[in-house]
Amino acid sequence: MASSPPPRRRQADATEPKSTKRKPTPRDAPKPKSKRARLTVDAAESSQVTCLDEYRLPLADGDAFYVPSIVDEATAQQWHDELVNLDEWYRPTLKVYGKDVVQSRKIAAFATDRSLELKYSGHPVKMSYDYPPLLRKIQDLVEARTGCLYNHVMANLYEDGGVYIGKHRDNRENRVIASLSLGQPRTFILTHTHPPPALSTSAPSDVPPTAPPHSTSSSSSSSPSDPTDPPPRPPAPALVYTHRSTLASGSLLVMQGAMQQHWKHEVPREKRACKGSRISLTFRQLVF
Ligand SMILES: O=C(O)CCC(=O)C(=O)O
Repeated sequence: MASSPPPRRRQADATEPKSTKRKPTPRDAPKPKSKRARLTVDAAESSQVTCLDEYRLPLADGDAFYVPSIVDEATAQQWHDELVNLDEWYRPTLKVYGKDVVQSRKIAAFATDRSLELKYSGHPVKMSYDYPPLLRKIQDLVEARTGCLYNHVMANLYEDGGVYIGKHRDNRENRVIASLSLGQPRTFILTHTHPPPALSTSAPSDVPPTAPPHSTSSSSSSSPSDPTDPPPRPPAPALVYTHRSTLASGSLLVMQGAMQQHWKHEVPREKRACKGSRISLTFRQLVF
């Protein structure tokens, strides 16, 4: 494989975990050399989700899917209630305008590869390399459902509607992010970073997207349909530049391709409407 240029440095973002290479110290036990994330990869090195086309969101320049339920609500709640007791949860410290600030949202990070290390807003992420059995079982399910393997999972704990994640994008080294929601449903907003000024439009996912005026179908109003005709194809949905939806408990949201390049995402604060606790498990195929 051809050697790749180092990744371009980008401005730190408090909500954006950064891959990093830790300097070895003489006292470190022998450990595989840590690897650093990079943007240039062979196509064969990363796979993409190809089996969820019926769940595709109608986003301009974006490859994202929303599966309303990969596990029933009772099981999703049971998984939430078990995972909320993990020892690995902690509140990371963020650098905000040069000051250390403790984040309200707890996180827990796991990796399948001991050489994978990350930085989160300038601080090393406390990475665990031993998966709790339930998390491994859930990852197996997500891998089977999406046809992709993941080497990292970042879990987020939103203890109530006051806990949120601001508008951000993740590193592009995250080739696929498959996010399983457990517990309290929460609003999720996707925003294109460069919408065309005149064309910006949005479609809530709860409402079927409107068909473009030129959409075709095999039947037309002027000719009666022939019973031997194939059934009309559903019209192609209009592409949108913002998208607001509710992530249900047990649902899976997948982002891949150019999503982190052209779109930002957020789970806004909903103090009044959301009293319950939610966990998101963001399974990541991180190229490094
Ligand atoms: O909790 C979620 O659904 C979103 C999490 C997120 O945006 C992230 O981990 O980057």
